[in-house]
Amino acid sequence: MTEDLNNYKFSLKNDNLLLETFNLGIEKKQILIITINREKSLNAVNIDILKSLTNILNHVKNDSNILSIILTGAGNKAFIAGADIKSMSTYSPEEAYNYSVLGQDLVKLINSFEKPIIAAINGYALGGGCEIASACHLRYASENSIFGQPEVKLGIIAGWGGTVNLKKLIGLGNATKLLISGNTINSDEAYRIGLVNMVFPLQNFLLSVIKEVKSFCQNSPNAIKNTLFSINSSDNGESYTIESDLFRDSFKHEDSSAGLSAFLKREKPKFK
Ligand code: DAK
Repeated sequence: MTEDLNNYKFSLKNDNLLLETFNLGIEKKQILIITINREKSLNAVNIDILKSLTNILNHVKNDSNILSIILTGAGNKAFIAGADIKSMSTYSPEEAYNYSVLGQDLVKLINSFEKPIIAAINGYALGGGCEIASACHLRYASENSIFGQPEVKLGIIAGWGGTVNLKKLIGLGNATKLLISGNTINSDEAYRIGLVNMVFPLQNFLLSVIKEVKSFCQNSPNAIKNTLFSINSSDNGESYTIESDLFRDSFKHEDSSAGLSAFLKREKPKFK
């Protein structure tokens, strides 16, 4: 079935994303598969990826042949290991704020997208990676996946809707625990608390996800669109603003440079 994947023609400025389609066999209808392609950095998300993802989603928004989108990571170790700590460690508070807004615009675009976006989580989904997955409409995980919001260990706070979306998915208590402990959980626990919808073996993982997505692509695209709109109709704009203000504030505090640079030096951070 994966041999049915075809390249999707869309001009990207770099090869940070791989774009493929799976033909559904209904006229020209397809599923678009977007792969974040930074395997050596465990698919950590830099500014180019944020921009490319936003561009491609805006491009396919009105493409009636694309019925659904699967977002996954290259390799079999990580979906997205978070925001790119190497880039982030150089940010001023204002740059951190702008990066936050760019990421938040992306998660809001995913959240409000009129076609189902499915996170195919194939390994680490940490920090910004867990937040991007949480913004998707559904989450399918491979059994080796690891989830967490380790930002507090870096002296920063979640910046892409973690404090907004997680509590809707897994409830206030579970969300608070993940966000303030910085601890990770495995796929079984993620399934138990409702963070993921299904767990599949790593072998043929993408194939299993495609099979699932294919099944609901048989339903009315218009009814799905209206269902997603109705689900997402509550306004969370204010919460996002508070989150980016506080994210900027964390870059004014010395703990953020202590935490970010300690990660890069592979040392334990010393927080004030
Ligand atoms: N950023 C950059 N590089 C990363 C990375 C990351 N998040 N995670 C891993 N890498 C890189 C490593 O530096 C290493 O690169 P080299 O040293 O080989 O050049 C390579 O990927 C392989 O990683 P490891 O050697 O560490 O592999 P291990 O198997 O030993 O460990 C790990 C895997 C996932 C447990 C470990 O890499 C790890 O702890 N990674 C960091 C995970 C993390 O803390 N993620 C959260 C990042 S903070 C914001 C929006 C959102 C956020 C913040 C702001 N705004 C919009 C402003 C969110 C923040 C985050 O996501």
